[in-house]
Amino acid sequence: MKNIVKTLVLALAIAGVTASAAQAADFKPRIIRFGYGLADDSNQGRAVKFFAEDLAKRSGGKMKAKGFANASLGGDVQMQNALIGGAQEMMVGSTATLVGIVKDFGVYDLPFLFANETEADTVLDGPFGQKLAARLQDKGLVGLVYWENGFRNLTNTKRPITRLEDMQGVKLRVMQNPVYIDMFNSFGANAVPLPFSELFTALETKTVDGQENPVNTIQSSKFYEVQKYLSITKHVYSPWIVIASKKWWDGLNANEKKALQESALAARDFERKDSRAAAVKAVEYLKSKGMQVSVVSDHEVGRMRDKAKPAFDKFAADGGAEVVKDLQAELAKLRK
Ligand code: TK8
Repeated sequence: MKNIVKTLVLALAIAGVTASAAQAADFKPRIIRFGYGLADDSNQGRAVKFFAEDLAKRSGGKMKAKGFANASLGGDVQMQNALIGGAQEMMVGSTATLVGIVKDFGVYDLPFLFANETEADTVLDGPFGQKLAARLQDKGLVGLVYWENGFRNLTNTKRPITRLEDMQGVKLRVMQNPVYIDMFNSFGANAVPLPFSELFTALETKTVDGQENPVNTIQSSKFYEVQKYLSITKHVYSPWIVIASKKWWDGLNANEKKALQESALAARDFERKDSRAAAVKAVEYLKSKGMQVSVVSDHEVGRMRDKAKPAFDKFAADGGAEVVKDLQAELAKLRK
């Protein structure tokens, strides 16, 4: 008798699975709060808009992503926590601010690591980038895809920075990430970690003299209004990552997950193209707004690279040795 009950239960369970698989073809009405730090007319905002439109198409209008620009749902770290707790569904932000959750994400911030966008794309989209993103799962986050923030450059109000020595004593806002703090302190600057959402005001009130971000962000966040000098240093290639709340994600059916993944990928391709096209025009725009632009010579970049070596080594010594080794092996393969 007991066995019959067991068989029955099993049969019912199988029937249940089949039924839910059939239902999976449907999309449920979903509102997705998608937060980000930059303005809605930034490259980040344009990509979130693309994502929302693409997802609506794929889900017959059922999945509605609503973008929240300007850190209106909170800065990167605050949003990460909201995602973990299930209070927010999605966000895009710098990988750099994930180091409080998975320390190895600091590997992307090591100075002068990627030589160009192709290297970055290949590593991020390949097994290395996927493996690192997958490590967010245990922490309550689903890393969907990498978008481009871009190569970072320096701005400040004190003086044109063309040599390492020019950074001496410059109070510089950096992201909340020890690699940046160590890097800029080793350059002789005075690194001040602050959330991006507080940056404009910090520059305006001269709490800090400068900051570092890709030219697209310097444009879309109107830093040219409060910064005089731009130095093209390209010291770090900075990725963005699109993440979802695991709590929320686990409640989606297979079709919904698939649509989200596909839209995130389509938006990635759109975003990289769009960001790269915008970056080409941004420097001229910033000049037209009165910024004085210096291109830092290869020789000086070489000196910065040497100077930053201790920051690089410290990251490895503080538990990052393996992830550094893996990433360098990937790069070596690409450069062969
Ligand atoms: C936007 C940030 C920004 C980053 C920074 O949320 O904080 O400087 O470059 O793009 O992620």
